[in-house]
Amino acid sequence: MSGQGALGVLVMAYGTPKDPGEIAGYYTHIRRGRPPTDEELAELTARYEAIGGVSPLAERTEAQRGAIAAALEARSGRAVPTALGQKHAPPYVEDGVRALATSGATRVVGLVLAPHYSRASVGAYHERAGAAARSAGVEYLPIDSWHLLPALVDFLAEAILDARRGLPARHKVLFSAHSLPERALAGDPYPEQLYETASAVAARVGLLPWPDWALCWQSAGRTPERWRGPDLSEVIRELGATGRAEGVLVCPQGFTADHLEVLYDLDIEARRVAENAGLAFARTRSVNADPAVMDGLAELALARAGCGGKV
Ligand code: FEC
Repeated sequence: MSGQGALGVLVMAYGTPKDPGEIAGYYTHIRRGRPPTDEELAELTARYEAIGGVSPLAERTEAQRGAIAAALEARSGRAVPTALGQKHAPPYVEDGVRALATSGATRVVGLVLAPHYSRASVGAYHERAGAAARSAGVEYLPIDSWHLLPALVDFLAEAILDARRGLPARHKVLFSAHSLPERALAGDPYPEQLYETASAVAARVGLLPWPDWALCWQSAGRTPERWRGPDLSEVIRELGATGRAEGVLVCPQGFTADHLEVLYDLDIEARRVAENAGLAFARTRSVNADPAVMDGLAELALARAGCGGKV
């Protein structure tokens, strides 16, 4: 152990209802305690039903945590305690911090399984984890972003090369990420980081900006305020209408796992929009527990703790 104190790694993710009976409570948590209307609840429940009743996110997140723990051990030569901390489902971020403190950690690295920083998303995880760490008397070391992690760029480039094989030659790559309200994005690094990842991946694959690829936004909330666009569906419709492409390849670079926003919003909804627009559709595979990306994250966590591979 380094002289700086015992290390723990808090792996954070969005969380999902474990069964349909938990959807109402989960939705209420996302809405900061405001229960959804019956209509909103029915609409969300139908989306979960369309992907098989439950999201695979819980399973994927646990596999990611396990792979990061294994990589931490392989790199440092000893087991490093890890804990899961979720935003909207148990175990919550605060539970994860407490579990690490109880296991003897005095310094906790916070890693969110979303590569791009925005105050409203990744910043909110760190705020909660930091407050829990202060209460537990442990030091908190947040990782803000990892959008240019070499293993991530390699993974996305490979995934694009594989997925485009099934598409007509005249197709466009649409890098998508979760939209946020414009008011949350003033002075926020999120759009720029998304552009940087997409540019790095596109350069690796040999794509040219605009004729070959573009940035899009997905899954915007159904609220009256303005959300960042262009919306993925609009871009797909426009491509179909102008005939500038015969297919689209969606790369959901803002997410790291298979879940509702990928399996429903892209594989069902965006695919339907593309088919109606007369375009072929494909989507790149998700990172999930890819060993190279999980190892890159373990390396980053050790570097954040100043351990350089030694714990
Ligand atoms: O598979 C699953 O069960 C969970 C999938 C899931 C992920 C996810 C990731 C992000 N979200 C982000 C922002 C927002 C904002 C709102 C919002 C609302 C929802 C709702 C569901 C949902 N999100 Fe989510 N998100 C996932 C699921 N999200 C369900 C509620 C119904 C709906 O609008 O579809 C609006 C909140 C509000 O009303 O106040 C904003 C961002 C991410 C990516 C970063 C991360 O993973 O943390 C940003 C996965």
